[in-house]
Amino acid sequence: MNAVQPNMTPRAINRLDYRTPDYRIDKVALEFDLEPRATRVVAKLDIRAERPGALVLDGEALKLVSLSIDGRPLSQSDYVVDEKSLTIHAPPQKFTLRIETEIDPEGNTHLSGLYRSSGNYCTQCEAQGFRRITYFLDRPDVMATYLVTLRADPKACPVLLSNGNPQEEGTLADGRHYKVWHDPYPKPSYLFALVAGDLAVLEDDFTTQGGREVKLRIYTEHGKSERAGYAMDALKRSMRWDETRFGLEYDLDLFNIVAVSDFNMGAMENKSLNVFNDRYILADPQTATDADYAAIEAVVAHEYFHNWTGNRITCRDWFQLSLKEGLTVFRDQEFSSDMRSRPVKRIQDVRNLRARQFPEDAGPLAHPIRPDSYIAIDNFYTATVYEKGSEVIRMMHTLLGEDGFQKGMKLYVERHDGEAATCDQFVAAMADANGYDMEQFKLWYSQAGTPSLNISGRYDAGSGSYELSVTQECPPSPGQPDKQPMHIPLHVGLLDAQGQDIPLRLEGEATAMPGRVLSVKQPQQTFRFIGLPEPRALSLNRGFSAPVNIKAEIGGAERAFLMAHDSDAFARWEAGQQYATDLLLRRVNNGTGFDADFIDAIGLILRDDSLEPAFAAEAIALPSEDYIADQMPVMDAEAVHLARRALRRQVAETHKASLLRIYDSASGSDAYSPDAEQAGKRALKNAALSYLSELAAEDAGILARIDGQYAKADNMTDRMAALRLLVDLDVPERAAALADFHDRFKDDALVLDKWLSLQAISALPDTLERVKALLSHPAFSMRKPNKVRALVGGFCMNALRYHAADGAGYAFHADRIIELDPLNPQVAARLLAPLGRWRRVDAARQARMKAELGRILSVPKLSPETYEIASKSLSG
Ligand code: B3K
Ligand code: ZN
Repeated sequence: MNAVQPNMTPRAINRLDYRTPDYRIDKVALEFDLEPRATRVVAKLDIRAERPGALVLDGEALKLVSLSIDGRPLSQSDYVVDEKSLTIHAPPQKFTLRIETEIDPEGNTHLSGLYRSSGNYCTQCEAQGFRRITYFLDRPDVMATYLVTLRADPKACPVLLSNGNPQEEGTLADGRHYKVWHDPYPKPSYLFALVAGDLAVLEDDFTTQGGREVKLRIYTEHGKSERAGYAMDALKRSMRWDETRFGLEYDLDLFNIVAVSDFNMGAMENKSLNVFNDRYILADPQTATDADYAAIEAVVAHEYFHNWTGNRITCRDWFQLSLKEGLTVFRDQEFSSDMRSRPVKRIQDVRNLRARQFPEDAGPLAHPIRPDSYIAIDNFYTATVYEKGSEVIRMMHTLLGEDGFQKGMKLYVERHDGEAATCDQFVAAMADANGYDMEQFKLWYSQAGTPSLNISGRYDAGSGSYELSVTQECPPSPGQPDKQPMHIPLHVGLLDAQGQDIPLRLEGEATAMPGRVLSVKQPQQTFRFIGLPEPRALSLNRGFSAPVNIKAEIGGAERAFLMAHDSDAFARWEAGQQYATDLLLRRVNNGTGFDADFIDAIGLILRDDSLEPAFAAEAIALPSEDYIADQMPVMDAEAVHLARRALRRQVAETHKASLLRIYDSASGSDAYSPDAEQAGKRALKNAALSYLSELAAEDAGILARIDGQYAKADNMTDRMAALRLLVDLDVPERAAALADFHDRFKDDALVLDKWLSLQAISALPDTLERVKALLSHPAFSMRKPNKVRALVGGFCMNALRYHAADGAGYAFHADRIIELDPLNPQVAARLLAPLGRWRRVDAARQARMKAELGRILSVPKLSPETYEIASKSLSG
C-alpha cells in the first residue's frame, strides 16, 4: 500500500541517521509460482543478528500466507504485520526464516515489484520494489546470494529468467515447468530480477580479454527481435570498451537483456538480467531516429557499465545514489564520446544539463548530488544525481588527468569490490591514489545550486601581463542559505589576433601552455599570466570544465571572433550560444534588432565546408526557448518565442542561398546507416531546413521541400524532422502528414509515442485542445508510462502553450497528476516538476500554479511520492 492517510505527513529519512543493519541476510532462496492474479512467493532467508532485538522487515502490497523459523510455524503473538512491515519480536541469533506471500502482478499498476507487461512477467526492484515481492531487509547494504526457482505454465511462459546462471530445469507432475537460477555474486535486493513469458530472442556471443566466453541474449516481444541488432552491437562495443579504457571485464557466462513496453524509467541494471524500456532497445531505419540510435547505444552501455559501478560495488544507502549513477553516466558519456564525435557529444550533454539540471538546481527541488533527506527515494533519480553527478566525476577527471583518474578507479575497485560503498570512499580512493587534496572539492557532494563565476580580464601592455579576476558565488537553495566557496576547475585560453592560442604562463611557474585549467578556490581570486602579447579574445570554461554559469563582459565582436576561431570546439559553440542569448534577451527587453556580427558569424559557419557537419548543426542552432527564458528575472515564454522566431527568420532571410545549398546538395543516395558521420550530415541538412521553414509561408518551394521530405523519406530521422516542422505550420499539409504518419505506423506503439509528442509540443494555439482530444485516442493510455510522457510530459515541456495566461495548461496538468497518482505514483511525481516553477512567472500565473499545487495536495490518499514533490514545490 502506497497511500497515506489524509492529515498524515509522510516521514522524511535523513542521511545522517544511517545505521548499519541490525540483521544480515546472507543467502536468499526464492520460489515463484507464477499466476497473473495470485503469484505465490516462498522466501527462505538465512539471517543472522548483528544486534539482538526485534527484526523489522519491509513489505508492501503483500498478502502474508505463512511464516516459520527453522521449520517451526510462528504463532500470532510472535510477530506483527502492518501496511509497511513485518516485525518478528524475538528471533534467534541465527536462523532460517521461511515466508510465504501472495502477490497480484496483473493488478500492479505501479510497475514496481513484480508486474505484467504485454502479458509477460517482469520485475523492477530499484529502489524499493523488492518489498512488494516478499518481506525483506530492503536496503542496499544487505547483500546476499540468490537461488531462484520459477514455476509457470510452459505455454504462457516458455521463457523463465532470473539473475546469474541457470542451474536446473524440468517439467512438474502438473504439467507446469520450472527453472532454477543461481547468482554467485552477493547483491542487494534492488538488483534482483525475474522475467517470464513468451518472448523472441536474439543471440550472440562475446569473448572477454581474459578468454571468458559470454553468451549474449536480447529478449523482445515476438516479431521485434530483428530490431534489437543495433542494441546487441552496442552491447558488444560496450563490453570491449570497458576492458580497454577501464580494465573492467564481464564476470559471468551469460548476459541477458529483456525489452518490455511498460517501464517507469529507461532501463535497469539487474545483475546479468538487464530489463529495458523497449524504446532503448528496438530500432530500425524506418522507425528510429538517429537520436534514438544514439540513446540506445548510451543506455545499453550505461546499464552494462553498472555491472562494476553499481553491482560489484554498490551503494551503502540511497543517499549515495550518485556514487553509482554519476559515475556510470560519466562512463557512458565517455563511451559515446569515444564512439562518436567528442566535441559534439560534449555540446549535447551540456545542452541537456542546462535544459534539465540547471532549472532543477535553481528551483524548489534543488538538492546536492548526495541529498541529505528524502521522503520517497524514487523522487531522487534526478538530473542532479545523474547528470550533475557525472559533471562532478568529470571535474575530478579534469583535475587528475586520465592516468590519475584511472589510478583512482583501480584503487576504488581494489578497496570496495563486493561492498556497499559511499561517495566519501570514492573520493578518498581518488585522493589517495594521486596524493591529491580533495577536501574542498568534496563540497560538490554537499552543496546544491549552480555556482556563478564573475570573470573579468585585463591586459597590461607595459608589463606584458594579463590578470584574470574570478569571483565565485553559489545562490542559496532550500535548506542551504549560505554556501562555502567551491574548488572549481576552470579551463581558460587566450587567442591572438590570428585566432591562435597564446601560450600561457602563470606568475611563479616555469612552463607556458596553450590553455590551462585554473583551480578556482577562493571567493575572489586573481590569476596573473606573464610575458604575453596583447590577446584578442578570452576563452572561458573550455570543454565546460565546470558546471557553472559564467558572467563576463564579452562584447559581440569578441564573441563572433571566438565563434570563428576558438581552438576548443565546445567554447566555439558556446560563444555562439552566449552571443545569441545576449541578442535575444536584448530583443525581449527593448525590442532591439540583431547584430550583423552574429548573422555574419552564422554565415561563416554555413559556408565553411571544413567543419564536421554534426558540429556545424550544433553551432547554427540557437539556444532553446527555455534556456533564454531561464536567463530572465521573470520568464515570458511568448516574448521569448517571438524573439527567437524573429532571429531565426533574419538568419534564414540573410543566408537563404547558403541554407538552400546545404539542403539541396545533401545527398540522399547512400543506404541509411545510423553512424555518427551520416547522422551528422542529416543533422546539418535538417537544421538548414528548420531555418528555411521560417520562410515557408511566403515561399512555396520551401513548403514543398518540407512536405516532400516528409513523404519521400526512407528513414525516420528525415521523416520526423519534416513532420516536426509541419506541426508548427498552420497549413493543410500538416493534418495530411499527421494522418499519414498515424496510418503508416498505427501498429507500432513506439512510433505512435513520437506522433503523440509531436502534437503535444506544437507551437500552434490550439495545441491544448488537440492534446485533450488525444487523451481518448486508442494510441494513448494513462497506464503506459511511455504514452504519458509523450503526450502529457510533452505538453508540459511546451512552455509557450503550458503557460497560457488563462491557466488552462496548469489545470490540465494537475488533472492528469490527480488521475495518475493512484495508478502509478512514481510516474505521477516525476511529471509534476513543471508546476514547481511558479516562482519564475508573473504574479497572475504564480497564483494559478500555486492553486493547482494546492488542489493536488488536497487529494485524499495522495502518494508519498507526489506529496513530496507537490509540497516541496509549493514551499521549498
Ligand atoms: N538504476 C536504474 C534506475 C532505477 C529507477 C528507480 N526508480 C536505471 C539506471 O540508472 O541505470
Ligand atoms: Zn544508472
